Amino acid sequence: MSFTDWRFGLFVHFGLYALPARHEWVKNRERMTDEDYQVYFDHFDPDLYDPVAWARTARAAGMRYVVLTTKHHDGFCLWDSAVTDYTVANTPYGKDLIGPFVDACRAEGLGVGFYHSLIDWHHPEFPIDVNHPQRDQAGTDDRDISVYADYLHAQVRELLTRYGPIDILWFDFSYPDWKFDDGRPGFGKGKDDWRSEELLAMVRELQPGILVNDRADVPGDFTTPEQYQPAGPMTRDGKPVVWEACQTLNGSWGYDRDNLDWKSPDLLVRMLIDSVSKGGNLLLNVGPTGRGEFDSRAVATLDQIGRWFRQHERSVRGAGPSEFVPPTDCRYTQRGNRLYLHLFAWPMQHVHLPGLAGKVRYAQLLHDASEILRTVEDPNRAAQNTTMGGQPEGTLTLHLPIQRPDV
Ligand code: JFZ
Repeated sequence: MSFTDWRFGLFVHFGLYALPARHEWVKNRERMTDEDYQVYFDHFDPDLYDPVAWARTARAAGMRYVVLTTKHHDGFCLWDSAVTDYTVANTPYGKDLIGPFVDACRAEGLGVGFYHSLIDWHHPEFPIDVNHPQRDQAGTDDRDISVYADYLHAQVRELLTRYGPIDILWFDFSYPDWKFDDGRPGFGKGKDDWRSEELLAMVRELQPGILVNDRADVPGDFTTPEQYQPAGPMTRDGKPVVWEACQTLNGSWGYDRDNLDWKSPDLLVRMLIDSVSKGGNLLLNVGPTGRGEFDSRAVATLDQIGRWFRQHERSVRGAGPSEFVPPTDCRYTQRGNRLYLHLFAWPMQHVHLPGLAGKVRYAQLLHDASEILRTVEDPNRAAQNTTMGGQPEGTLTLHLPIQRPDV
């Protein structure tokens, strides 16, 4: 099964920012210095970290792959890197988090992905820019990006040689043209700074089967709309491209204790269906707590999604877009000759499907396999038909119960 068949994955943002528990950009938002931020390093001890539990939770929710932050913008490394001391191995926790994660995913039959930040707010040779916590000093340092790029390449090499085959590499992110709000130059960074072509060549050599996203400012294997659902199938130069929407549970990627902006399981299921109906994947994020586990609100949401998934999996996994155009508030997904109609709003008894008359041999509700009765209006008699009000030729009408059955 390949990436586009998986359709649904788990994103995990885990790092020092789980401790302040107020968004993964906290160091930047609050303009913290390395010294300010050090307290989280000194207290990082996720004693309840259990990647087997993470993997089982993902699997039960219907996900088929997991992408974990090996390093986020704060520069903190979740593995024992040889090229820096700023790693989990030197915190109270004292050991590698990535190896056990990879093993747990493999054991559950899940694809493994590494998110890796190109941005680094800790490395001493990362030139201060518009996206940096100390951005007031942008352009005033004499830092050498090539020293940082060497470091970046060395770390990616470690990640891709220590843990066996890796399915996905998720770089984040490039901003070559960004300026300050008042128009001053932002000292943004792109492919020449990361030496992206050389980096990608190394990645391909080390992991020929890996899929890489396109946030290193060079073309990749898939594109990653963030916190929005594209209006239709995504294309480049008129050709369809592989894509994966990434969405949060509550607007924050890192654990954000006081955030109350939780999306409902129903909305998240609709986002998943929407992605699949447009040929994309959904990567849904959890930010584990500082103790290393998913908080109860995230678990409850994933559990609800899993309940839906158990009965509706075949409309998503291995499915994709349909050539047919759905009516308002509906999506179609298709898998071989099976067409799935997803109703985002329960209709008033009837749902009219243009173009489907004569094309449907049998119809049923997916969750309980109960038959759906269907009719086709005779267009010559449509004017007399007081039930349907006249539908365009070729319209198939489904007859549904007044009340939505419990699913
Ligand atoms: C990035 C990160 O900054 C964020 O913390 C999280 O990891 C997310 C998945 O990725 O967020 C971005 C990246 C790029 C843009 C916006 C947010 N962008 O190009 O507009």
